[in-house]
Amino acid sequence: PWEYAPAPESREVANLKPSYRMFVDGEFVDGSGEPLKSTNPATGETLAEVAAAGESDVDTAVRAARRAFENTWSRMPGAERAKYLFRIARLIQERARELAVLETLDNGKPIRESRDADVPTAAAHFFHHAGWADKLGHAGYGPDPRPVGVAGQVIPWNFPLLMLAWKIAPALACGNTVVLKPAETTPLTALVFAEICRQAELPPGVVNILPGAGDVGAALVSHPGVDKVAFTGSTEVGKQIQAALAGTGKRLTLELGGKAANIVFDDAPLDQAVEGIVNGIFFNQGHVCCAGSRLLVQESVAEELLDKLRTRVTALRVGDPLDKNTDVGAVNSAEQLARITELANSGDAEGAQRWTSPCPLPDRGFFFAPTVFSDVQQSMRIAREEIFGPVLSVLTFRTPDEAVAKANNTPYGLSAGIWTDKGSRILWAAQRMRAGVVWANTFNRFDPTAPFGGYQESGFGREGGRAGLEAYLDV
Ligand code: TXE
Repeated sequence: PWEYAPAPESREVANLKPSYRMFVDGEFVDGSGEPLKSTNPATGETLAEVAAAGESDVDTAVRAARRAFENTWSRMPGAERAKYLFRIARLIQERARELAVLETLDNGKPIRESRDADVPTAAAHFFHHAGWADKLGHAGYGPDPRPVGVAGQVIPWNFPLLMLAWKIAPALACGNTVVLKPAETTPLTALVFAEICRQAELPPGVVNILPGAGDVGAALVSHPGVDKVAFTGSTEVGKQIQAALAGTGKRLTLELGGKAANIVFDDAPLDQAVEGIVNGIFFNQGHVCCAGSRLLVQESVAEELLDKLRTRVTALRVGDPLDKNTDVGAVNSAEQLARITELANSGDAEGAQRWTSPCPLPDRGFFFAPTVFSDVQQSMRIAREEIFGPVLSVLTFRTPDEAVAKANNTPYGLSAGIWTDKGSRILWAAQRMRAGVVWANTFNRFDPTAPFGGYQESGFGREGGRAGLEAYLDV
């Protein structure tokens, strides 16, 4: 099934530069931190050197954001702010191909995904929030809600541009200014976004981008000039940030890990469910906080479903992320590959049955073949811990009550999926599921109008839709 004619996207489109600088107060500047090296995880080659922030740069950026907040952005009528957001949205569309190729080089995700999901959804997020900027008085938070101030935002490497859009668009629409730290392994599209801010003639200081590692993130969220912190990343770091911010009065939203259940009832259209299961766990190599990483299948159809699933997964093409035919790209880093490998090995040790797709893997770069574990028990690590890779754990159930109980048997609560022909069962199960998003007969469907966020250790706060504005407004 893997014999096909490769259709590589041209990497020249990415306009890759040998070095990138930070973006502070409307200017590209050097950083006082140790520069980062951005690598292509599909090949191991260095893509570019990237300036990194030191503590003094965090202070400079926060002060710039404060000035922009006080002097221009928060005083600007919403209708004016909207124009900038519309311009940014259109510029993302105009530079879509460049952004998609750059994202794929930096992150390792298949070009089909960066082209059809990440970049258009990022633009959609700016369009959506541009529409809110002059209507905040009608958002249900009172006639004249106010922006919170300077937002310190830290994002992960799995959807670099899209997570930036989720963070920056609502903040700006509501009149806040931003200092954002991209993840250390994927800073490039954030710095092209900074160019877009310049093209859109966004006033200096409204958006500041500070590449760096976790220490820069820690300095940013703790800076006394930051009023609101928004973090997407690991539950472990989320807990550290929550502890560090206790008592400071800063506003905080956290979007953390997940271990979503994807539940297939015996009356589900199984072929459709297979597509949703594959999308749920192999999209973006499984580097997805809401990935459907636990398949819960009703016992009577388990064997049939697993047969269909293995056949389908065998057809997935793993390899060069720039190839337009690739389904599963590179794991983002050596560290992440090691984490996935270690957790998958624990599945073997604890007695689960491993099945690995026989697809050939490239002989360089960080790749992990699509993997399905069956005979999984709830006590096993692969059923409890976030693997954040292309590894599916399959559990079975007999009754709907058991399905819901198993789905909820997790400290997380970000998303869930339900596959059934019965509308009443969808409503019944969705009401009982402790998850911020419940998809029915679909999975990983994102829309800027729909709030996204977690329960329990998946964090709190919502991003997207009217609910997402709440984090950035004082009422
Ligand atoms: O996350 P980190 P890592 C999960 C996933 C993955 C694991 C580890 O399970 O295997 O986390 O990934 C910044 N103060 N998720 O190590 O460290 C860091 O620089 C402030 C799920 O990459 O949380 C980066 O910008 N910031 C998740 C961002 O936090 C700090 C997405 C995320 O990195 C910091 C990513 C600190 N003390 C990983 N330490 C999701 N919810 O989608 C690090 N950072």
